Amino acid sequence: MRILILNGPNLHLLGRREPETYGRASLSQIEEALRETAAELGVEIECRQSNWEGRLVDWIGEAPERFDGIVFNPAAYTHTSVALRDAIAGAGLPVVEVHISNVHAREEFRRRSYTAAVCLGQICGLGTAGYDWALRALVQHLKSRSNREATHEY
Ligand code: CA2
Repeated sequence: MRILILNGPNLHLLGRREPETYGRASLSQIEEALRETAAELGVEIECRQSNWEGRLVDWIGEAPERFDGIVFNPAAYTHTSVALRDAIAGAGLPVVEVHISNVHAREEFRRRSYTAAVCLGQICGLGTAGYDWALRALVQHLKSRSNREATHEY
């Protein structure tokens, strides 16, 4: 089982600024912790970050060729991007949306997510640990789905 870990704009700055909102861990530290969780769960992960909406759209579109699911923090594009929503819906892979901060407790514009409705689920407000929960939830979903398919239970 292969999972794509995708991070959107400015998340490469994690750990360098706004620690009160986003914590002190860098993106590399978060990715390292996810590699440990992946090893524990017996799955493979690949981690990517881009500030470019079109690149994220391309990666999501290509993902079904190589991945079984996506853990995705679309960052600011969450609140603006119909293109990312359409890419997720079109890919047909289960996606767990992650936000480090509690977007519902911040500015009004952060409460709307264009992407959440086409995702399997959303985790927000649990800090950078949210990525770990998201990976575990996604893997559990994929494993139980493949068990159901193997036993023809629907
Ligand atoms: O809470 C989250 O994970 C967000 O997706 C982070 C986005 C924000 O636009 C969303 O509303 C919620 C912002 C990512 C920017 O990350 C930075 C990290 C350090 C310093 C500056 C920006």
